[in-house]
Amino acid sequence: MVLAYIGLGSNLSDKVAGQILDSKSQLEQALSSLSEHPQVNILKLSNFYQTPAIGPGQQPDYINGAAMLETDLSPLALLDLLQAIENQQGRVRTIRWGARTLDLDILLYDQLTEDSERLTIPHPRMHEREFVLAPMADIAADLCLPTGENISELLANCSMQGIVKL
Ligand code: A4P
Ligand code: MG
Repeated sequence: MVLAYIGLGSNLSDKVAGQILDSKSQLEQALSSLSEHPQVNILKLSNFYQTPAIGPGQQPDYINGAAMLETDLSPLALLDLLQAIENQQGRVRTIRWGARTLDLDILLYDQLTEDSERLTIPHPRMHEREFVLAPMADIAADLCLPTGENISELLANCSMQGIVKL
C-alpha cells in the first residue's frame, strides 16, 4: 500500500446522469467515484477553495481541493482511474489549461519521482501554486516532497494568488 495525494479542480458545471453538477458537486462526485474503487481508500480530504483561474482568457473561478489516498494501484493504473472519472464527468480536452468540468492530478505518490511520457510525479507545478499548497497544507502540512521541500514552507513562500476557503 502507498499513500498518494491527488489534486482536484473544476471550473465548469456539467450534466451528469441527467443532473446539473456545479464545480463543488463535480469534486464531490469524483470523490464518491474514487471511494467506490476497491483498491482506493480515501483517508483525508482538504477544505475546498475558490481560486482565480490560472490560464488563458477569461475563465470562471475554480473550486480546488486535495485528498490523501491509500492504494495498491500502480501510478499508471491510478492515472487511468483518474482519467476514467474525468471522462465520466464530461471532461473535454481542448486547449492546455482551458476551462474544465474536472481535473484530477496525481500530486505525490509516496516519495516516488517519475518523469515519463504520461506521468510526472511530483506534479511539476505543485510547489508554486497556492491552489494546490493550501489544500495540501490542510491534510499534510508537515509532509516533505522528494526534493526535501516542506508543504507549509512552500505555502508560506508562495505568492498569494487570491484563493478563498469555502
Ligand atoms: N500527466 C503528467 N503528469 C501527471 C500527473 N502527475 N497527474 C499527463 C495527472 N496527469 C499527469 O493533463 C495532460 C496530461 O498530463 C495527461 O494526459 C497526463 O498523461 P490534462 O489533465 O489532460 O491537461 P491539463 O490539466 O490542462 O494539463 P496540465 O499541464 O496537467 O495542467 P495543470 O498544470 O494541472 O494545470 N487554475 C486554478 N485556479 N485551479 C486549477 O486547478 N488547473 C490548471 C491545470 C490550470 N489553472 C488552474 C488549475
Ligand atoms: Mg490535469
